[in-house]
Amino acid sequence: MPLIETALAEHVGTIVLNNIAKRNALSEALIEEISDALTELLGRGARALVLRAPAGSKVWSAGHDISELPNAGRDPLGWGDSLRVLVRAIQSCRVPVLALLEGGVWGGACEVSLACDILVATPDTTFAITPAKLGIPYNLSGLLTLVNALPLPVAKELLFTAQPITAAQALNCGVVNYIKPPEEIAPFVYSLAQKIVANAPLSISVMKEELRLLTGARAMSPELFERIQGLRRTVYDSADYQEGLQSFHEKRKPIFQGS
Ligand code: YXS
Repeated sequence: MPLIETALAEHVGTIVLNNIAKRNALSEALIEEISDALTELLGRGARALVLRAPAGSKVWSAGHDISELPNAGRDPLGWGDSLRVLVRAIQSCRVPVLALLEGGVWGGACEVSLACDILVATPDTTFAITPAKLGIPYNLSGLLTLVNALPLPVAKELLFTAQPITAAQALNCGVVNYIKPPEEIAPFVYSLAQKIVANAPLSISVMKEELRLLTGARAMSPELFERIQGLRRTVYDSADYQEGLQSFHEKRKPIFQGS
């Protein structure tokens, strides 16, 4: 049973996250299907892509598949992690990706939505990024995605509280381009996509890549890199990380000790 649905019409491709039983948790299998769909739709001439869940979804995506997060001693968000692969695929995709957001956008899925180029939400859409709820040290490129999209105080509120913010709050800080009622959001997103595909694809593709390179341009000394890796290792080696994963599987609140 495929975990996504795809479509292509008038140069606009659509990828629908459709693993409802697992609330579109971003499992390796789901992300592999998304990556394959990106390649296939681009190969068939897509000049814009819409990433969405089924109409009326209460959960757009529950974020990283927690059952696939590694145990202590391994970086939970290393370069090869499926969530990292998906974020990079969206950011380096040569055509604009429009996020059609309905329902709760959780954890790493929040970063996936922020990696998209244009975000359109319904009034009930919420955004939450939850490493602090699981005892996870979010990774550096993931934090860069957040601070490139969000004002720092809003990024810190999301990261430190692990609580959702509303679409209205997201619109207020400019991270969501539009809020549309559920019955209007799809036609609106596709009308936006048509405006994009009517323009020069090479110009758009190069400007998207220039913006990716500009917003990712940060100097970092080897010492700074190693210090950050050491800091993150103390977190994913901690008992709290184990407690975070355990509490999710046991469907209970975590009790963190700070070690
Ligand atoms: O018990 P069954 O087998 O029916 O499965 C349940 C859940 O276990 C499963 N599920 C997930 N499985 C793996 N990874 C997930 N992230 C995940 N979320 C849900 O889906 C089935 C239905 O879940 P249930 O009963 O809770 O659904 P609900 O409608 O009552 O609630 C929907 C949510 C999204 C509010 C709830 O499922 C939830 O809070 N999920 C976890 C959201 C979250 O904390 N995501 C962060 C994942 S870690 C991540 O993305 C990053 C690494 S980080 O943490 O750094 O942001």
